Amino acid sequence: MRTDTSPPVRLSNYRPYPFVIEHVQLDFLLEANKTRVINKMTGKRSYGEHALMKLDGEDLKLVSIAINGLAVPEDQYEITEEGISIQMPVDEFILEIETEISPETNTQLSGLYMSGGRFCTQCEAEGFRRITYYPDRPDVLAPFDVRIEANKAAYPFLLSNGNPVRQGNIGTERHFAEWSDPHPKPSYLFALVAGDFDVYNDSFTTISGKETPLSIYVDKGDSQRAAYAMDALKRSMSWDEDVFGREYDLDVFNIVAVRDFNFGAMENKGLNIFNSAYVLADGQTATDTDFEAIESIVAHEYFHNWTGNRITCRDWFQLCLKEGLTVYRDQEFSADMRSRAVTRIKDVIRLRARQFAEDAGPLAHSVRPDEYARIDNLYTATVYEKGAELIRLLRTIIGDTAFFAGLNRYFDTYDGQAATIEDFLNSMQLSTSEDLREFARWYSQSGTPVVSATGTHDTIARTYTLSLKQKTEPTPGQTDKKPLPIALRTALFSNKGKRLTTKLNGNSDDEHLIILRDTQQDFVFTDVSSEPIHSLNRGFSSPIRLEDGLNDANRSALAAADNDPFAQWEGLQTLARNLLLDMVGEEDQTDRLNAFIDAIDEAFTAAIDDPAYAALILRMPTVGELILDQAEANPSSLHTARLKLKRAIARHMESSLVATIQHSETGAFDPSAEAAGRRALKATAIDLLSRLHDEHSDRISSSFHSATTMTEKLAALNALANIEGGSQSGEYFDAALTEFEEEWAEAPLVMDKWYSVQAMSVRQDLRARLQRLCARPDFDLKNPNRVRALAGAFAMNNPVAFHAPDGWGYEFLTDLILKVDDLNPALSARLVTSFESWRRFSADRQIHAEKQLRRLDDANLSKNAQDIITRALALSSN
Ligand code: B3K
Ligand code: ZN
Repeated sequence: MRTDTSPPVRLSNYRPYPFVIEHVQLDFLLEANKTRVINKMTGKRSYGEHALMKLDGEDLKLVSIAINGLAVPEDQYEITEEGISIQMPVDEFILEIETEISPETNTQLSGLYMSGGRFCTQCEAEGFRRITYYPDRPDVLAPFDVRIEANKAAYPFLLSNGNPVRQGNIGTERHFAEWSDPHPKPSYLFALVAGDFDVYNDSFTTISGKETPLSIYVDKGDSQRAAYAMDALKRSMSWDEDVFGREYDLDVFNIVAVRDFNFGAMENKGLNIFNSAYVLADGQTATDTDFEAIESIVAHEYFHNWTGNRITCRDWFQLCLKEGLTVYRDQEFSADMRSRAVTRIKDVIRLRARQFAEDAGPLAHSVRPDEYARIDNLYTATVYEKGAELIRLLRTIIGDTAFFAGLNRYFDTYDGQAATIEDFLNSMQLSTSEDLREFARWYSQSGTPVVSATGTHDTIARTYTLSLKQKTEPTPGQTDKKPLPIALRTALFSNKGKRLTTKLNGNSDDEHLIILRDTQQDFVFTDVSSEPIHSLNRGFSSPIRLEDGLNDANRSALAAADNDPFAQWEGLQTLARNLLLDMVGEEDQTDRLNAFIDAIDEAFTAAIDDPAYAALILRMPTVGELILDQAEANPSSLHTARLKLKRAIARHMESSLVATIQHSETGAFDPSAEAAGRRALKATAIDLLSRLHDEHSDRISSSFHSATTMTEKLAALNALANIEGGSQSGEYFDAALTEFEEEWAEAPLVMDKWYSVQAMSVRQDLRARLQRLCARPDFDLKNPNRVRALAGAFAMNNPVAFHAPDGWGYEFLTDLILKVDDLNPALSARLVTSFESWRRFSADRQIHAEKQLRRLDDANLSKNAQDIITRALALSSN
């Protein structure tokens, strides 16, 4: 076991930086194997008598160092593994440091690296220190001027943050460009790109009438595939003006797509850098899910311009300040662009799949933690998705007027500064009469609260008393949990399914907002003439797990009656979840199963005019979700139960599903939410029919061949991958894979899908198949998209194989992690998180998972991976 882990970084140790950097001038002489960086920092001592100026630095070769034009003697500075400490003899200084780096050999994809023969950067969170010595922390803000010099033929475009200043030739072979970013920014927002691209150009006129050129830089030949991203960008710019009153603030806005990127995209000021998977799309090569992701990620990065860039984080503990708020903003944008109900349902599915699982395991941490070992590992579903839920919850509690007043106050007060969660909440507090002190606890307390409800009707008093309890289970390092303010949008229905107008605290309405503040509280509704059925946490108003105390009959009645699509969907999901968990047991559930199918059929028929929603009605809870509700979970039996349920639905609705998959769209590809909804329904129908063994293989195979969009093609391919117990479909699957590969071998983003389909397949011989895939020349361990396409899809979306009883799935992933870690620690650490729920599984699986975790623990891996391994193995506190 590794013992040399460094002590964690603690919030309580925060101290401001003792120097101010007033201006940064960076000069780059770009060469793939030997780039020179000349960094001229103008600054002064800020407070105290600090003689030592500490700058962060990693993998840098120092060439020279001078203060106010004089070389610093060697005994006046010290280079360590973390950076450099310089004796600062003066109060005001121009500190000039020249370093050398090798972008070509930088496989970590952090700092300045090469992707597809181009230079690009990734600095958040601590990549800038891999470019030059600098106080690489978010509370040191400075305006940057950048000059880039490079070979002209190889790197015709030279880009950085801010506004273009000038460019020109140097002799015949080289050229330069200068950029100036007037907005003081922390180093994590620095960006540089150099290379050859095709450019998709457009412009946007801001609300104050400023025409702003917009450009998206993509691979040669790909510019038309950037059209949708550009459209999403313009809609985001306009939406942020309309809804949040935020205008763009530079002369230009650039986006660059790169192939090798550790995550989705990065909000560098004026120069967003994107994983090409989230820029490039057309109907032939991208699915509707890709289009949806592009729209939301383009919006997310753009929205960071205010929530993250103009106001940044004081330290990385405050990460949720920019991420939670920005995710909330992008979710609202998607809700306005698409269907609000469908967007909300998808947000909740994602929250449950990723954040609830994180909260329930050894990696649980609060939205604003007190300490961390490795900052890269703090970019989690809790910080992002739960962080967004907290913003939504705050808005629900204080109301729209106070919410927007508070936000405007926050923007006015902290513009150009590095802020904290307390600063944000103070701005909100000054705009509302609600006391937000208890709300702040949501940021420091980890774990998902469980709310349980019971109701009592008094016929004579005509009251309904709703008794609510909340409880949060202990999480690592946090055993003592306090009550949180939990907002529950609540409606009461008659047993005939009519929404009742009742009184609560003197207000008469057909929906009330309850705020549960204590561990246990009663809420008394009056004017309730007959025994009602309660519908709680409507719209998922709080990120909790609900034990609603209802029986199946009540839930079915609600699902049939509710006019709120989210509540209806949630009711059906709860019915499905409970049924599936019971189907794993011995007892016969045939009657319940039949009743459930009738409920689904009825809801589906009523929803048919909204195909995106109808598709969600037919979606059944995943094995990953069910695991959270089962002690000693057995993924195979959960999968079998799920398959049985889906098979029964498919049999019951067979003819209408067949009709659905026979529908084809005509005309040009339409990426709208409506058209995507129709395709989603078709995909759901194909998936269900594929559960009837080989019965519909012919139909599914011909659907693959006749598909005109990638969404339909992939739906059919996935269905063929999932048919269990059919030999015909096996042949179809292999033939389809071959055809797909022949068509798309030169399109890496499409081939990623080809890898994923196979990694998620339930066909026999999967282990051998995966090994063959890993041995292919195009399986590039340096490309995170490719690694995730295989390993991520396998570990996250193939629970039966990943959790195989003999442990091969765990072993396969571990082998891969061991290979990736040396090249890319951020990626390997992310793969290790696939083990996060290991203690929830049956004993045999735990033995295999622990064996592989111990193997990783013994392997002396990167600090990032080690952090996750250590936490995963730690004895849980609950
Ligand atoms: N801020 C970046 C994420 C950076 C991740 C660094 N490990 C993208 C985003 O959230 O918008
Ligand atoms: Zn973000």
